[in-house]
Amino acid sequence: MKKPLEKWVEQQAELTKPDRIHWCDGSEEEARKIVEWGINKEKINGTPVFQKLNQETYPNCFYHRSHPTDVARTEHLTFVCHTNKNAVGPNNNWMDPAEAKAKLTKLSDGCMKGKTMYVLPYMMGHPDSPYSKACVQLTDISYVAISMRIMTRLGKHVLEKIGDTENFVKGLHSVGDFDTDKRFVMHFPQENLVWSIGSGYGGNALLGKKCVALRIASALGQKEGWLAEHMIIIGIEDPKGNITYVAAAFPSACGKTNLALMQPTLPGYKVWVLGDDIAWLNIGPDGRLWAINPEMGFFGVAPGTSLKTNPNMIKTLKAGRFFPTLFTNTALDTDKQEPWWEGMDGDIPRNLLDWQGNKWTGKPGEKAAHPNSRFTVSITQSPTLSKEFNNPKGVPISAIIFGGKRTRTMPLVYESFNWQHGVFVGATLASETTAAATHQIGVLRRDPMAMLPFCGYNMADYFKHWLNMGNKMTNPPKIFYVNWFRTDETGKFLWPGYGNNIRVIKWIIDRAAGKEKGAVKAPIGYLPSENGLDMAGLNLDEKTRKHLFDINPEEWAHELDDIERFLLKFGDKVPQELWNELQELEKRL
Ligand code: OXD
Ligand code: MN
Repeated sequence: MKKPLEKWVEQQAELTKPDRIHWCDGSEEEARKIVEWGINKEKINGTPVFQKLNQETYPNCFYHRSHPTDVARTEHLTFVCHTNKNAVGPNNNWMDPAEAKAKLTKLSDGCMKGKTMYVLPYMMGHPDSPYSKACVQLTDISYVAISMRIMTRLGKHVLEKIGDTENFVKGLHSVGDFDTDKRFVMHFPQENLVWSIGSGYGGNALLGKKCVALRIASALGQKEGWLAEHMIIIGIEDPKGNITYVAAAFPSACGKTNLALMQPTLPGYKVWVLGDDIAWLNIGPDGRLWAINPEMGFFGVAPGTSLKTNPNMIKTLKAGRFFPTLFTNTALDTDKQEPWWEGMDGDIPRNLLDWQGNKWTGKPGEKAAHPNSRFTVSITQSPTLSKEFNNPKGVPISAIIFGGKRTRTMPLVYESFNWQHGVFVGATLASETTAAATHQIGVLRRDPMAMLPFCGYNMADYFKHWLNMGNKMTNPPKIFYVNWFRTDETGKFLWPGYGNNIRVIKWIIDRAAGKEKGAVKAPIGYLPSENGLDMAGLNLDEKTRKHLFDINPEEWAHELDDIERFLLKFGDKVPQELWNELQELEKRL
């Protein structure tokens, strides 16, 4: 008798018709072979899937250029397919599952002809964790197979775990012919299935990440009583050696990865990384919230990463211990055979190919690296990896932080009054948009809990689920808001950011530990008091320090209107608690 997994793979192969099927064992030897195939056999748009980088300066590093139309998540082509449209909500594109499958079946018929089907068994989370999930992805490109090896716990041990059960999340992926008209990322939460065609881009194609660990997992979390969140997880060690664990949500490309790998400027403080993108949060037996990072790697935005902004990431990228590290759609220094991007340390190389492989002429306004060019690297290479990273229980979370890119209105930091108010703060999170998804840049977009593109069910139900989680915890984390991006009248950032963000984090962990001093009650929440936040040595003038915490009535009136308009989009499903919070906030202001 065939096992359910074998049967499923066979059925998908009958549809997609690959020339051969390769079951990945996850070994390094195998990864080296697959990279070789990517160098010598597979091509995208005429370019080999992988090119070897300078193995002395970038050990075990390889370069990948995507199809030029395939550089970011395509939210307009991403669907949640459920028999009940209302369960999916206005935050998702909806399609009836039968219709979606008919469409995808047609597109997938023979889509792997002439290619290899890679079978990727992987775990999201530590195999021994009660919170982890076994998954299998099928794909037809070496880039995705190799990226999944970096980003997840991939290997044949997962096959043993699945055994003859049907207890695994399924993912069928093909790059098809990269035709944007035939590109879809479809989720079927009722059968734990993701089906993606036409794109090789991380968020569309590395199905363990956004598709499984957020969209499918959030729906599972609603059913099973936990949360799948777009959050980093860090441990902050104080000068006495105490470590406080914090989870923080920011919309895409707002500096999450920089914060996760922060090198703090305050003496005696250390920041340990557990995750830079996704957290699964479960209520532990002690009534606290416990976090695991289901992933194993970083898929980070390259431009802007430098020794100044993120020295630990530069070290991570060059460590060379795990095979391999990938650079996608950066520019290429052809003299040194090294990746290059805007914001990198040092001079602009003399001979540079841009991300599309054309000779870089340095025309003003044109970027050599794609703004959403990425690195894919194992978290195990990080010099600041937390010793708790592989703890199957995860870590207990003392504070949740929400933040966005707001050039006005929002103060540097504030603390919510309680869980319900904190859920309101998260639910009304907004950010000025960036390049991680294909939409207009620089527009204010409400992005509740930074989950708008990733919540696999109706966001109004998701708000309710957050409120319910609070009721179930005897010792919930405190909820905070931060904004590193406020600017002055000339557009200059008021706050130095990066390693100095530890000053804000210190205030947060002190407050989470119950420190009363250093805060004042304001209409929007608790703000740092006059000397509550350590700004010693920053040389910020009085005006700047005031502006950082200014609550401008006009800007807030506008904010409240915008929040109301946004919540109304979710109709009568919005929990009354959130309307109450809005009303209370209006009164206080
Ligand atoms: C990501 C994203 O790639 O949020 O992490 O887009
Ligand atoms: Mn993300």
